[in-house]
Amino acid sequence: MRADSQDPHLSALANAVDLDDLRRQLDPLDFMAGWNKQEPSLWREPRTDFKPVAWRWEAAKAGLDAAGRLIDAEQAERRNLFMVNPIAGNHYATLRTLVAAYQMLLPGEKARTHRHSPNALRLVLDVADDCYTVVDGVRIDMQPGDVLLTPGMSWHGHGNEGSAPGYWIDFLDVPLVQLLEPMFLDLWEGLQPVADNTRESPYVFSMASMQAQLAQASADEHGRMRIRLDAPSIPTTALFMQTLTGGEATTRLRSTENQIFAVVSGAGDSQIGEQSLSWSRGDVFVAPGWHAVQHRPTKDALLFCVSDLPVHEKLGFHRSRVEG
Ligand code: GTQ
Ligand code: FE2
Repeated sequence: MRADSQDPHLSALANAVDLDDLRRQLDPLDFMAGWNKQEPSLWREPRTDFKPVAWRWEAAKAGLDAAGRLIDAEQAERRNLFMVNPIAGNHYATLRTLVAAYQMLLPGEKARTHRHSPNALRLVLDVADDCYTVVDGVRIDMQPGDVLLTPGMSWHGHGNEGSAPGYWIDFLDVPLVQLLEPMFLDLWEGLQPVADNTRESPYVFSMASMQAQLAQASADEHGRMRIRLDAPSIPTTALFMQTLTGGEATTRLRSTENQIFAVVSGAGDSQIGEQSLSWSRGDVFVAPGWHAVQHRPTKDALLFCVSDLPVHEKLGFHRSRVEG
């Protein structure tokens, strides 16, 4: 066997006459010299292309109602409107790790059961009776204000046997799973049979139970009246419910986490980095990592927050600071 040094290609490489020659020879070998790098790979502080933006529930509802006339749930698989952050090259994600969507199910419709490795959860907006989700064979009837979990790889489908359309907001860590690539999906034929029907579940957080917990809560280190939902079944995602008092601005806080806010009730505006966003019930707005966040409610409000904080914490990347 010939020694490597006798390979003419290697010999030419080792004897490159100048940096241009070296670069030309490294290129087909899929090597890039660090000194030729066009863009930095490190920077002093977090920076992101993702923008602080808001999506209006009024517009989403109008769009879903139109979709309700134009496509049935079976054809659509899920009748949902993803909230796509308007940055170049992005066609899906709401923030780097998370996606949110408004979803609607008409009376008599079923959204067939499936399961996937991404974790999902829903915040229920408007439902009448008999609109439900089925998680691992357990039927959970939806009520306005509910937070309902469907942990990764749990079977889930939705049904509406009531008299009015059901509307809710989905949150998923799909963009994180796409980034790390452990994506799995299984489809069920139709809706999984219901073995049990109960709201007594670690996957159900009712408005009443969250209100009760908030009533007992004291302000955190930053003066926030905020509870964290106990949701160990979705390890990538932290869920918070926060009460805001009309006229009282919150402390401006910066954190590496990516945060999606959904307005359960009330109205106001928020300063996210340089951007001012106004909001009212049902609206969704986002704070990409390291943007200073300050809420300025114009009336008493309830704000739901979905954050990738646990990912940052587990990996040792989390940092936060108060902005003056
Ligand atoms: O309801 O299972 O908005 O899998 C996006 C993906 C909803 C769901 C979405 C999903 C679902
Ligand atoms: Fe799903």
